Amino acid sequence: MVSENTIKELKGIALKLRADVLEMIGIGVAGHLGGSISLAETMAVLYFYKMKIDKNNPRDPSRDRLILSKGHAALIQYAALCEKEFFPRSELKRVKKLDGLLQGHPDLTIPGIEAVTGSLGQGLSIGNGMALALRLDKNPARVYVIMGDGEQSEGQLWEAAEAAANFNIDNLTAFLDWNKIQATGPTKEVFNIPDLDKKWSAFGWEVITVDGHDPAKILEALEKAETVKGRPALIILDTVKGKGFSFAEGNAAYHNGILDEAAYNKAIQELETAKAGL
Ligand SMILES: Cc1ncc(C[n+]2csc(CCOP(=O)(O)OP(=O)(O)O)c2C)c(N)n1
Repeated sequence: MVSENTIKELKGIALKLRADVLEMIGIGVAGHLGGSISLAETMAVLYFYKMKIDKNNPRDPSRDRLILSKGHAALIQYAALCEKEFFPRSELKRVKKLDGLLQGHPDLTIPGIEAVTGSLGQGLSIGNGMALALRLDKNPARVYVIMGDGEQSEGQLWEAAEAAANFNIDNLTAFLDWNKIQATGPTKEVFNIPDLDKKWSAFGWEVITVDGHDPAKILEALEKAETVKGRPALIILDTVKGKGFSFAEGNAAYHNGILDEAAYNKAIQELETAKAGL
């Protein structure tokens, strides 16, 4: 059982990650806000509690691997890696600049990044390969893959889902960020895939659905996923796109939108209020 203090700490880290994302996007430039911050609690739990990683040895063979299949949400992963000191904070100001380290989608030049992603649908295939290689090497490290709900319309992803079940991959945990909005509107309207939980179950996966903004529930789900043997596990994160900034919540305009000064300041103020309420 994780202590209340730890959970409070993780909630605080999630707020810090949101603040970093805000800093990276800044005012007047488009950035993937909504789908990044719907993952703040999950990233806090993975990077600050669960995963075994070492900033001094990012390629340590015994490290856990995290693949952000919905690569456009890179800012939240950059925030976590920055807070873990994988690269200097000054890089946050140079996101998407030609001479910067941090580009719009994850790249292997960035310490702590495990796969080039951004073309949706590929992350689970990559994760399967890593998980199988670890198994062959008798390496106990785990692989985590994070997908989006809009991303579920990619065919390759379902091929990978079948393959993971076929190969009894149980050293991989996948997440589905079920924030219900994709790039241009509600996922239901753009490309409706009902009963995602039942579909993944039918593909042979153990499926656990949790409140994706509750670190305690995410942790519990992760621990349960680890007990599943002989087949893969999926954690469906019931989330709100843009969670934490009222104007962005459930609003497709902030999938890759621009913040004006008023919105930016409101976001800062809402973060302060949330921090004070912890
Ligand atoms: C193969 C491919 N097709 C289209 C896109 C363009 N695209 C970028 S983000 C996005 C929507 C993704 O929605 P979702 O998976 O729900 O992400 P989230 O809402 O969590 O950010 C699309 C279609 C892409 N990156 N890759």
